[in-house]
Amino acid sequence: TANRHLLLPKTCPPDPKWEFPRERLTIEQVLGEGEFGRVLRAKAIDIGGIAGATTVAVKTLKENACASELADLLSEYQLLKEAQHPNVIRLLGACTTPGAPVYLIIEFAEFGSLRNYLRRSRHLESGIRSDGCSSLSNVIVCEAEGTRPVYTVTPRDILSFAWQISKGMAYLADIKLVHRDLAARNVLLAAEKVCKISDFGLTRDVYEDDAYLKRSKGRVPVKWMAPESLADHVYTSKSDVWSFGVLLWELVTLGASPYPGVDVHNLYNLLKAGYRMERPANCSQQLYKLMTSCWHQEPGMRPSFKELVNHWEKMLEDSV
Ligand code: ACK
Repeated sequence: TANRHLLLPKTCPPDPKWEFPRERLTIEQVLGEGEFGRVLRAKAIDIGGIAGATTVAVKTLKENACASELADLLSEYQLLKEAQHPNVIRLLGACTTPGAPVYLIIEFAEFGSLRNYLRRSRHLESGIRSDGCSSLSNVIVCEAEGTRPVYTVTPRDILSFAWQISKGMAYLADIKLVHRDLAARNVLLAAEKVCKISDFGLTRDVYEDDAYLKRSKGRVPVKWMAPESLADHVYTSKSDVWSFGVLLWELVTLGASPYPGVDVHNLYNLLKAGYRMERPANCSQQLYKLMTSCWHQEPGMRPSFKELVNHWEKMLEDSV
């Protein structure tokens, strides 16, 4: 049948610690779709130690997905089991029994992806103000039914997002996980504006010498990739730091697309020649300096996520 690939191979036994009975899950709506994946909103009964119904997100595959996408989803499942940090999306369970699609049940982030949140905030009257305050920052603006709520984004929010993402990434680096696809689209925003690093589909455990040699496959997030990843498929926590620099640029521009007008095929040569994105209009020199330090040609010269956490903490203290 068309979706036979979505079924789990019979050789993969369910993990009793995480297996969740399908009959306690009610799918409510589609939150979003990628090329091969789909994210659903659902209600789960008695999940993660919470009695009664909890709103959750369910990751699954589309009918056109094949074995390698299933492998990515299952690898994400394995990695999420290990990751426990307030700024990393939490796994709540999984449905992997044969004969039906694989579901990963993850915590629901009410504001959706950080990229979309930033872009929605642009349409609000009081966007970023130079004084850092926003009189409307506590006003919730609901768009049409079914869409997500929007708040304004203040300069302090930008610092807080950068700080939270750095903390989550420092944790992942600590447990030797390289994300490989860090971007604003892969960070979710939960209640209280808490950032959650998500989309571990491309993530790999680091083994042996720090670097992971990527198998040749699939679509690559070229504009977020470090030169050494583009040239040699080398991925380390330092290449994640490069991607974080691009994410910072996305934060400051409220979700703009990086390297506007640059053809991805020319990017590597431009970067090698020393070209970097210029300082966005509303970006402080201090922030731009941090951003460009993440884009050091030499991976070893880029800051670590731990160092970045310290920088954000200083800047947050100075901004009160
Ligand atoms: O910005 P969005 O509405 O939020 O569009 C994307 C879409 O699914 C495709 O990824 C949303 N999404 C993904 N994971 C979650 C989650 N855990 N909680 C809430 N929304 C999610 C995301």
